[in-house]
Amino acid sequence: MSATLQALGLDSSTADFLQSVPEELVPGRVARVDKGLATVFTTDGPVRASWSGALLTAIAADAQAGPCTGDWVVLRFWPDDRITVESVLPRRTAIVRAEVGGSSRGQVLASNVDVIAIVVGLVPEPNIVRIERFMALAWESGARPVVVLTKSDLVGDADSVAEDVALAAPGADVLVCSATTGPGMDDVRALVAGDATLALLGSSGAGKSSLVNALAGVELLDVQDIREDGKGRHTSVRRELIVLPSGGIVIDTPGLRGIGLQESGEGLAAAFPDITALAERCKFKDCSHVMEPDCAVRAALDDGSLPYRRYESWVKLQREAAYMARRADIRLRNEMKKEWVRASKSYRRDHKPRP
Ligand SMILES: Nc1nc2c(ncn2[C@@H]2O[C@H](COP(=O)(O)OP(=O)(O)OP(=O)(O)O)[C@@H](O)[C@H]2O)c(=O)[nH]1
Ligand SMILES: [Mg+2]
Ligand SMILES: [Zn+2]
Repeated sequence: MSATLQALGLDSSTADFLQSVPEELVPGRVARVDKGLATVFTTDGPVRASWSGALLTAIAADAQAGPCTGDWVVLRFWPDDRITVESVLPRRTAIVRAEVGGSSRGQVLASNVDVIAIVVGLVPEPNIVRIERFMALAWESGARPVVVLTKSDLVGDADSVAEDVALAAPGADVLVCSATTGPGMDDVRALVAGDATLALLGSSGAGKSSLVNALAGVELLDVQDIREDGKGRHTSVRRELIVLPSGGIVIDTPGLRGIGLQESGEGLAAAFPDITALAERCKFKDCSHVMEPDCAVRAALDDGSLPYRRYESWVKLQREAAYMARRADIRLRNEMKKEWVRASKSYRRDHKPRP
């Protein structure tokens, strides 16, 4: 596959940045990362590249500095035929998942994404709480979230489900489609108009890879075997960027089990604009919306304008974000301690008492 950088989704800020890159370096976009190598699409087709020394040093300090699917990078072609990623260009947007149980540093799932589609199958019945959680992750990325309800060929009342889902995803369009029979696919295709980059996120078996195949018009990706029923098995195993023959870029991802939220809580506020607005009207600035007087959130629960289910889901995600923030604090303290130990060791080395 060879294409212009525009067809790979080049935006104006990245294009500006590339102006200042030395001529011997070659720009490209990371399609996937596996076995310690990146597959990078360039205007001369795909190449496999390893990491430069400088990049390895950057990764040692911050795992997020490593190339991920969607990144713009510059490559160096060595006389001995090696190809290395010299650097990763600044990310315009990034989908970052807090690592469940791991370090408090997030894992970058995909970058430079314009639109995030939360893909949800209409069968089994959509889990609203899970959609709210995905929305918080999506809003945090800086990309525009939409919900794509797929497998509409399997249900009769897709539109009424779409209305319920829309209530759980304020500010996001909700599309209904079927990858198998085709209705609604034009609306999905419109998301990549103008060589935009669309990332598909969702549970395993939701139908993400099937959507990519339907958009591409060919069976590019493996999809789950129908007999396997989607129980605990992931068909797609890596994140992969695909340039559609008809234009536009789509990033397929493996089904997410844990959707850890980042500590900032910004995505959460954007996913729950209704509750965020109510909370601003509470009497106390640090209102916990549990027992304080003149609490606008409790009042909305009492008069029924705020569904209790939505409130509960918000409280739970809120606690989680607070927990992540504490973990990030601890990480920062530990890093400072390490730095201090290193500094004092070198001080002792340089100031050894003379024998
Ligand atoms: N009836 C119907 N079945 C669909 C549709 N889209 C996907 N499926 C089926 O749903 C199953 C899962 O689809 P996949 O595309 O593999 O799902 P996925 O989200 O990529 O799953 P992971 O790769 O595991 O994350 C497959 O058996 C598909 O054939 C649809 O629009 N209608
Ligand atoms: Mg898949
Ligand atoms: Zn309150």
